[in-house]
Parts: sequence; C-alpha cells; structure tokens
Amino acid sequence: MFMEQTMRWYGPNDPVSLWDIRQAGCTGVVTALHHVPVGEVWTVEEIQKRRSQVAEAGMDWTVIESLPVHEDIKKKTGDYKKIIENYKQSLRNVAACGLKVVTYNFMPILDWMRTDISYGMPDGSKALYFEKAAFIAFDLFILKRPGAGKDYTPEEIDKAKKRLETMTDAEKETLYRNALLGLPGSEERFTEEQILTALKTYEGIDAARLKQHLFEFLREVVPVAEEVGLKMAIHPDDPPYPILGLPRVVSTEQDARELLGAAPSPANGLCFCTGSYGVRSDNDLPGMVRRLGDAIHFLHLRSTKRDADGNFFEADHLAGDVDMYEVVKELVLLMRRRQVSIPMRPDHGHQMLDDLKKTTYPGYSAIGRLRGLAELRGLELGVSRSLEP
Ligand code: DNO
Repeated sequence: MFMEQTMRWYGPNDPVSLWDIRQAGCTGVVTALHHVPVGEVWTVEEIQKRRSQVAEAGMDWTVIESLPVHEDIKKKTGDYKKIIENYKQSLRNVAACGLKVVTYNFMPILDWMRTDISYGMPDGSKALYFEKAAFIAFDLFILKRPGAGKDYTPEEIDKAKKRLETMTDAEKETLYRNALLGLPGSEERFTEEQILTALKTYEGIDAARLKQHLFEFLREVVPVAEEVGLKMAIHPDDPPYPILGLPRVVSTEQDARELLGAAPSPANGLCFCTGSYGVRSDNDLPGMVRRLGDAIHFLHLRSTKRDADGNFFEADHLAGDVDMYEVVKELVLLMRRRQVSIPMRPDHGHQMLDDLKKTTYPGYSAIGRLRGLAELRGLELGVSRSLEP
C-alpha cells in the first residue's frame, strides 16, 4: 500500500504540462477550475472537460485543490446562505464526475504568504522565504495598515524599521507584490486600497468567531460530502499564525481536533500539510499522524527551516525541521492499518536547473518538485520494505 503520487497542475495555462507530471511518475493530478469565480457552481460540463484533459495524459483527477470558500461564508455576510448552497451543488457535481477528495482552506482574504519567492540557496537554486522583519516592514510602512503597530513589540518594530532602510525602491515594490500575491494560480494581485478595504471587513471577527463560522460551514457541507462519498480535506494556515491582524484558526493540532469534532463524519478531514503545520515547533508532526490519521485524506509533503527570529525558508523535502523519515513511517503504518492509499503531492520545490530560466508559478516549477517527489518515493519504498516482517 503506497501513497498515490500526484502533482498539482494549474490548468491549461500552466507552463508545466500534464505530460511533465506523468513523466515525474505521477498517476494522479491535483487541480481546480481556477477560471470559475469563487462562490459560483462548478458545472458538470466544466468538471468533465478538465477531467478528460487529465485522462488524455493517462492520469486521474482525484483531488481538487481548491474548491475555494467565498469570503462571505468566512464572514457570514451578504448572500452567504446562497453561496453555501452553491458549494453543496459543486460537491454533488464533482462527486458525480468521480472525484474523491476536496481540499479547501479557511484563511481570511489571503492564502499562503511569503516575503521572497526567489530566495537564493547556497547551491544556486531558489526557494520561498518568509522573513519576519521584512513582513513587519511591509505591514507597518508599506501597506500602513491602521492599528498594525499594536501587533508587534517595540523590538520588532525597530528591527523592521532598520530592515526597511536597507531596501531599495525596487525591493520594496517586490516585497509588496510578493506579500499580496493573491491566491495561488491566479494572476490577480490586490491593490493597496483593496486589501485595506478587505481587512476592514474583518473588524469584529476574532478567532473565536471565525472558528464558529468554520464549524457552521462544516455542519452544512459535510453531510452533503458524506452522502455523495467525498472526503473534505482542510488545508492548514500558512504560515500557521495570525497575519495582518487577521485571525487564523487551522494552525495547530488542537485546531484540527476542534474542527473535526464540530462535524464528526468520515467525510470531515484534513489535508495534512507538513510544510504549513511544521513552521510551528509546537506541532508534533509524526504524533499528529498517529493521533489524527483517520481524518487525513490528502498529504502535502515538504519541509521548512526556521530560525530564532521567526524567519523560515522552504528546505529540501528531506531536510529542514520536518522529520520526514518519521512522518513517512507513520504514514506507511497508517495506510496499512486503514488499508487505503492516501494521495500525496510533493509540495513546492526549489526553482533549479533549467527552470531557473523559466517563469512558473512560485513554488511550482517542475524540476524541484520532481526532485522532491523522487526523494519521497524512495524514502517511502525504503521505509515500507524495512517494516516488512
Ligand atoms: C500553496 C498551497 C495552498 C493550498 C490552499 C488550499 O502552495 O499549499 O495554496 O493550495 O491553501 O486551499
């Protein structure tokens, strides 16, 4: 029983082709209908069209990433009831087309966040990087978010000021663009006004309230997913703590337990992203697999390396702070116990070799992910063999 090997594909505009993914050794593809506006129904026609494209390259579209949750659902504003009904309809439609797993997240406004998308590694490859002082400088002095000052200590503010002084105008511009990159897979970037306006709409929504909204959403959609045989897999916050004054509520083992308990069902589950959970040293990843394994429906395997200042970069898949050997060992045991093959994708990868000359989605160049996948595949085989009686 091995993990199902997949890679993310951003659709027909992705410079990484389906055949590239197939040649990496994947049998499954993770994709989404990125062109359908968030909140609208995914129609059977559109789903089938995408599914056939994947099938033509000899692979299956098994996992959706993401079926995004509209901001009105997270805030319980506007027409959120109707939008939840649309979500349910999309679930029915994807199930009718044979899909199995639906990934989504509940991060307000922004998805993942990095300050640098081409951070030089000693070997000449490029990684994604989150630098705390640069991020605080962005928040305080570039975005100038009202009230931001009270989120940081005087030392942090001082460091951020000094960091800002080292930046050229071009660097400030790049930082701004990276921080507000918008959702992965979209070309859209927020303007300063848009983000400040969006942030204002979260006034009064603290973590407790956002959690409540998540639980209510789950109680609506999980029964539908269960009925049509789908597994929901919530992606954790990346990074796993509040940013820009916005609450984030899927950052720890405790958060995961609570959301699973809010709508208990085999359909209510997790996308276990070792890179996101792993940024916090208080998340015990192998232990989480042991304790929450029954709810893990999808895997993102990657590692980060943090430092004492709260910065982290994305390390090689088998290096960094994630003990990938222990994680994979727990996963092998888990799959044997559950008698399932859990879909996995090597998450992100360094931009390297020929890809350094290409423009790809940040974190999603082909060769770096291929390297990650190949290493993980070997690790799994080795672990699996060594556990044989
Ligand atoms: C980043 C990804 C996330 C993830 C979404 C799932 O590269 O892991 O953007 O796809 O958060 O909804």
